[in-house]
Amino acid sequence: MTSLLFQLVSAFLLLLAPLLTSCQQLLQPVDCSAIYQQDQNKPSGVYTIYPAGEWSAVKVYCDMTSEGGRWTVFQRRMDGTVNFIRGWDQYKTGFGNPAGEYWLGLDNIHYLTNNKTSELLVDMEDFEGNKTFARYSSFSVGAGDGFVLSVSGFINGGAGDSLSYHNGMKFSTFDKDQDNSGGNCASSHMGAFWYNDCHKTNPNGVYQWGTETTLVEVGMDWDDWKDSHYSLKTISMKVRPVL
Ligand SMILES: [Ca+2]
Repeated sequence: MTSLLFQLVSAFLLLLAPLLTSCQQLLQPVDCSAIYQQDQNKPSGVYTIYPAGEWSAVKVYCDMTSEGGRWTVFQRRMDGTVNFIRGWDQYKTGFGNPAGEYWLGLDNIHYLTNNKTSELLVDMEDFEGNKTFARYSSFSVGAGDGFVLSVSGFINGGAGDSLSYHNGMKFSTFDKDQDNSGGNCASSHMGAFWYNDCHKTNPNGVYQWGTETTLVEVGMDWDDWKDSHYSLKTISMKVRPVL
């Protein structure tokens, strides 16, 4: 009798499992794409996502409009209010304010792009009111201490391709040099990025107001649009799974 009851309960739980999984997606969305799919009228804004299961809650900005929406923003600069000159631990775990400037953290960017195909959108704006973007049809960040960048499939939105140069690089901060330079790119360019030898874009560089005059090549540049001496007004990097 006990055995029969046990079998009945087991069968019931098995039937329930897919339902529980979809409930979990509803209550604990893994990214902004999952939030969008629940309700396509949700506006852009700050939401809580769970990139690595139920204990991984983190607040992010969701872009629900650009290029079809569903984007989880993992990097955003807009006004220079947050200090981005930080060391490895901070870039690993994340910092800043999801309603404003922030970096989501390498661990979370890895979780968001692990075991699925994701695409990348990089939006940017200059101080003259011009806006442009670059898209990449494949984007992921590896695990471990390297957090190797894999990016390919460039789609030009007008900005040109300043990111492919960084493909295959490990992430570097001033206190963890993993770049291809004999020097320390993060120190000399006052940022943190997948530096090669050293960069064609420096989105985590110093917030400046347009053309760099005194300190050069330390600003938030995207060389193929402006040049390496122009620090952008805004830049943001966002990811979504390919459906
Ligand atoms: Ca080096």
